[in-house]
Amino acid sequence: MKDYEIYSDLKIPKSSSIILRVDGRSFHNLASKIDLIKPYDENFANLMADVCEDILKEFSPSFVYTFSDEINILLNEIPFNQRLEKIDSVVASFTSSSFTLNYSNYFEKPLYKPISFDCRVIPVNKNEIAEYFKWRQDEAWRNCVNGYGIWFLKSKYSSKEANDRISGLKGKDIHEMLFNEGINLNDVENWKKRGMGFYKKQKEIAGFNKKEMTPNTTYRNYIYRDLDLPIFSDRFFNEMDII
Ligand SMILES: Nc1nc2c(ncn2[C@@H]2O[C@H](COP(=O)(O)OP(=O)(O)O)[C@@H](O)[C@H]2O)c(=O)[nH]1
Ligand SMILES: [Mg+2]
Repeated sequence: MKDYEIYSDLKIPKSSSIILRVDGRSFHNLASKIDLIKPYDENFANLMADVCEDILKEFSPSFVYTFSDEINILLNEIPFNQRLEKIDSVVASFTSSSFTLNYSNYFEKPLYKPISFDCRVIPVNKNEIAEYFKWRQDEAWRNCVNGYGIWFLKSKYSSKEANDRISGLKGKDIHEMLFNEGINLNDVENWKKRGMGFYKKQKEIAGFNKKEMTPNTTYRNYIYRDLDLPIFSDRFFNEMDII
């Protein structure tokens, strides 16, 4: 019967880095069932940030990036002997468990049913990493513009009319419509426009060497939660020593 496990040998090529993208399944329904605030629910964002930190501690990726219900995980080394089924299933289930464990720190309403995330593997060359994350960041920005746009239109019109109106508008038009109504998207917090990043940084610890009676400095890694990301570029990834 072992022969029937035809996918278990499916392996990711060793040469590449990989990005894992996990995405909440039917989180549109979850959002309405647990009354998430529109367009951005800070409790939900903080919960997703805690999940990202759990992922960072468990799998030691060099970078984790999230917005909305998706999380992107950059691994420069491929875990689980490169086995695709293993990586997809373990990372998706770990994410779901972390979300469920951390959930009650932010919400009183119990989860109405088990939640889940899917996971996909994207092999990338080193020189494509910044481009990938910029692509996701552009999506975060589109999501922000549309989110504020539909939230504003629904405050004035029926749901159907709001949806009809927004589908005829380009990003630039939504920006302008909001601006004319006193909502300047440029003033919105950076994490809503550009997402949140998680990576390790080094902290300087001032100490004292008792034997030699001299001051000494040691360094400790800590997880940095970056809520003020720049627009992604090769420079960001090089300077942060991520790639
Ligand atoms: N109200 C609210 N909903 C959110 C928030 N973040 C994510 N969502 C919901 O999560 C969905 C994520 O999009 P997508 O993955 O395409 O939809 P899914 O297939 O239903 O998971 C969005 O459409 C929103 O409905 C938030 O901060 N507030
Ligand atoms: Mg989703």
